[in-house]
Amino acid sequence: MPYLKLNLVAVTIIVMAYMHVSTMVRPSLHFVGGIEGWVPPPEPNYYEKWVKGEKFLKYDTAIFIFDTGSHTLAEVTKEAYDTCNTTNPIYIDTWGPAAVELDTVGVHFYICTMHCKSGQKITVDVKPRNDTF
Ligand SMILES: [Cu+2]
Repeated sequence: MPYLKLNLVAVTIIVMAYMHVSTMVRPSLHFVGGIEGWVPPPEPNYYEKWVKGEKFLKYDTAIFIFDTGSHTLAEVTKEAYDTCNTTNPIYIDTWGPAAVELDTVGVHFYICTMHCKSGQKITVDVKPRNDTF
């Protein structure tokens, strides 16, 4: 899975570009955690609630906003997600913010390797995109 490395300026430019086109057929950007960003959950089940309001389609992008050095973004297996095993992630990005292109349909598991046990973890279910664009 290719991962994009974007800085805040690039993110801002992309957001502005998306505001000028229809979002009906274009891939969407998902700012994980909304206003809170990628942090230990401010309340129980924070990410579970947030993810329920999102619809992830193939080729969408998930953007994890975090300060480099304070958090990480790792994709892990379901087993590692459930147990917060950080020893062998599928992928890890230690530089924030991190943008992940959701180019594979299916369930993906993301954790912060520093705060997984505090609940900084999220499951993203990527659905097929039927629109052509
Ligand atoms: Cu963290």
